[in-house]
Amino acid sequence: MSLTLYYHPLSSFCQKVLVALYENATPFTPHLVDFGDTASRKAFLEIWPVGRFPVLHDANGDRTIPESNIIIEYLTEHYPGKTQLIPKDPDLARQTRFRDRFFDLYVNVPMQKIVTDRLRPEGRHDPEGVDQARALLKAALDMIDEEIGKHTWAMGDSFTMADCAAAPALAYANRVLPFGATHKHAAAYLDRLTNRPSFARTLKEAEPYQKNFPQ
Ligand SMILES: N[C@@H](CCC(=O)N[C@@H](CS)C(=O)NCC(=O)O)C(=O)O
Repeated sequence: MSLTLYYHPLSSFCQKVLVALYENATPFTPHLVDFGDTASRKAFLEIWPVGRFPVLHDANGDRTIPESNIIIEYLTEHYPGKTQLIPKDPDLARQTRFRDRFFDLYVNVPMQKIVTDRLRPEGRHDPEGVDQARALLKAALDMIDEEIGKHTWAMGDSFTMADCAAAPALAYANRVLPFGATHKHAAAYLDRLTNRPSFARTLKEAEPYQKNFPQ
């Protein structure tokens, strides 16, 4: 098996890549990185000094690939499967990349800001930053709700990289800013994502770690 994924089951960006791998039953070796463990953290920083996961390593060519969307690009190119995560048509591919960016930057990142603020010590919180994150997340949810009512998946009938990005981002967003009562179409989309076997498996594998999620 040539692929190794450096990851943590609870991390939203890692879950995005797990969904992509499970969609196509791509064989890989999972390597759990524990930031709370000095040796694990140090070993990971040697691979990727930025210190953010997921990172994929392909022994075939000795390539190290960081960034969730770049990893999915790489998998699509080198390890394709039944789910075409990035459409072959250039216009559809661009729209897929745009929607992937949208879910990453305007749902996942503000969600992360709200969650990580809870981990800060007393006196070191950033209430203004959290307010801005909540406003951005709300604006993004309004846009998603408007759009997703017309389709099954982010790009229409086909499940793509944009849905890999959407699944963990919306699932965690729903925990920090519950939107079931206010954004019905987005909530129905999250239901469809949660029932997709690739994401259902990802969520199941994260369960033992959920006790570490800051409330
Ligand atoms: N742009 C990156 C974001 C990765 C990211 O933010 N990962 C988080 C976990 S979800 C992380 O590694 N956080 C650890 C830290 O900031 O110390 C991607 O798409 O992969």
